[in-house]
Amino acid sequence: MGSDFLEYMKEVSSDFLEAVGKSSKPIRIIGNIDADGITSTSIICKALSRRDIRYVVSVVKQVNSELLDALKREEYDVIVFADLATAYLETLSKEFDKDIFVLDHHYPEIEEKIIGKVRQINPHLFNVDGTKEISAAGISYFFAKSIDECNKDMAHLALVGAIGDMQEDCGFVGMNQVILDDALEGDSVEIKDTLRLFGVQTKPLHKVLEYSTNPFIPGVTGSERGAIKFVEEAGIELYDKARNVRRLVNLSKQELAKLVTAIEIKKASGSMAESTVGPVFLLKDEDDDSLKKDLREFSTLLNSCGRMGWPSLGIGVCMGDSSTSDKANDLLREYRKEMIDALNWYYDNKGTPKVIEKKGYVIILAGSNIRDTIIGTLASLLAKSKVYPDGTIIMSTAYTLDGHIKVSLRITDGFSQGTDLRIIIKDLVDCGGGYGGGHKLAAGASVPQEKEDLMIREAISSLGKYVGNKSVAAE
Ligand SMILES: [Mn+2]
Repeated sequence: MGSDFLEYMKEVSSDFLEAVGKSSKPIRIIGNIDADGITSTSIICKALSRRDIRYVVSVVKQVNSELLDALKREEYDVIVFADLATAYLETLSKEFDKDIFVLDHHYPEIEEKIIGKVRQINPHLFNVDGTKEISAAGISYFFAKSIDECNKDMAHLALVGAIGDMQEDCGFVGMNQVILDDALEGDSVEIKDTLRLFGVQTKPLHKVLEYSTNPFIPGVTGSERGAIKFVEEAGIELYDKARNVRRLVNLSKQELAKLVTAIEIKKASGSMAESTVGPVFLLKDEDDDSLKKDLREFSTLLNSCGRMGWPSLGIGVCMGDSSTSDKANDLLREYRKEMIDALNWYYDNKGTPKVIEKKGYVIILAGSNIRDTIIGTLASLLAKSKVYPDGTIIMSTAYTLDGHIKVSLRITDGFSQGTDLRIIIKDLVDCGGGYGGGHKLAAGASVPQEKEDLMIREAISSLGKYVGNKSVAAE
């Protein structure tokens, strides 16, 4: 599976080591700010450290002309991009006289693997699906493993990255499954079947429910009192005999079943997400109360580091720097609070002009009410929840500090086959200016704020047309 890709990876990694050998300067690494980008970057950094190769890292929200100008002025001979830059391959090959390695799984615009001094390391070129079967962290993992087999001990980080990009759906497929097998073989990860809620390992029972954004449980998420009431009404004791607050891991099988039923009832009443019960991936060496214990929580921890403006902290967490964990935990708490605030803002504004709901699509205009780095996550959560029918496109927008509007497009499950949200992004950018791109099922753009009215009109027309064509095709 993906054996051509792995074969190519070996070639590229030896090209990389050759380029490194020729340069007397540190290696320049540029990574994306989300969990997949942070794990990719960390894997590459650690692989280089292990060979005593020096490096300089930046983690960024996106590649743009300012970043490219800055990189051009730098002295470094070798640049590695992780989880971004696919859309800039031509610019990089034309304007840079450096050895550049682009490890990315965004859909390639150029079929070539080598463009001048630029190497494109992208699974799509080998018929490996970069939306479901491998993320940038997985690519970085196999790249690191080609450099040295000892890097196999970072398989769990590659899984954390894949989870961050929503490539885990009650298990892994394709090359991600190969990575999971590596992790199981290395005895670093174990799998348990249990409730797939945030904080299962670490938090008091009612806190797990209070902090649950996926699923979002109305009246429970974001409300401590609501969560306590929910637990009590489900007939489950909140405290043990010694008056300690109980955790999910302390529940008996029967109690767990009661809780699942209570949540399933909520699910029937409207707002519920993916499977409540399923596999949870746990790091064997982490303590039960560690936020790195559960790979899905680990991924959220990294996301919160990036989205709250502290990506380097996330790299510290991945590389096992224990001094970073307290601060990272604080950030996670803030992040979850903002996420809940964002969901509450959405529910409060549903049915107003700020949430435009049409047949087949929804447009959320959050303005300055939701942070631009969080708006995409909100769209993802809504796409995974049952708020809207299958196949509904969710477009969410929020202002950035630099005068743009961050646009995120997602689609709920179901008719996602054959969907390509980048078509809509292209319409928006063509009309409003700015830039955009992404994956078929998760795309985004950045449009100037003064073009907001124009963009909304274009969005309504483009989405309307797209949804119309799809339903015709489906008949
Ligand atoms: Mn990614």
